[in-house]
Amino acid sequence: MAGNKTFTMIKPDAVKAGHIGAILAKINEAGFRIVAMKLTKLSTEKAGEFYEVHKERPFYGELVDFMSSGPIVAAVLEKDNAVEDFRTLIGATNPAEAAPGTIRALFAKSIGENAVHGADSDENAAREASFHFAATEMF
Ligand code: DAT
Ligand code: MG
Repeated sequence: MAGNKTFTMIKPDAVKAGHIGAILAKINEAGFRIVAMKLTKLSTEKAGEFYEVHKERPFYGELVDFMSSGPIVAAVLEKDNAVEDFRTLIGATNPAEAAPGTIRALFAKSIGENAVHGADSDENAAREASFHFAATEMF
């Protein structure tokens, strides 16, 4: 059975553009409960570690630089079928291909600066949540 938690980040482009409130409203309207949240900034080391699975991909350096370029909002969200439903809510990686009304269609600038992260499996959601939050910070 699919788990009920996912992990997200509002990325530096969307924070810089002032979209935190609008994106959180979308998340709440879609039925997700926020169980942990913080405004923070990743060091290049931390960003590199977070995106380690993409280490061999050609865009890795660019991704790490971008994700450590400014503040982000990290959050853990709860809902039935959280991982899959959140991926649907954010839309395709490339905003040009994201379905109308999705967070990336509305707020993303490009495939690299695409407004939000969403975990892609229950296992990664748990890993990513504990990467950013202590157990005592999740409610
Ligand atoms: P997603 O964030 O939809 O899970 P992913 O895991 O394949 O996508 O890639 C992680 C991030 O890396 C993605 O959100 C933006 C960046 N990225 C992916 N493909 C890219 C590309 N072709 N050029 C530049 N950045 C890319
Ligand atoms: Mg991914």
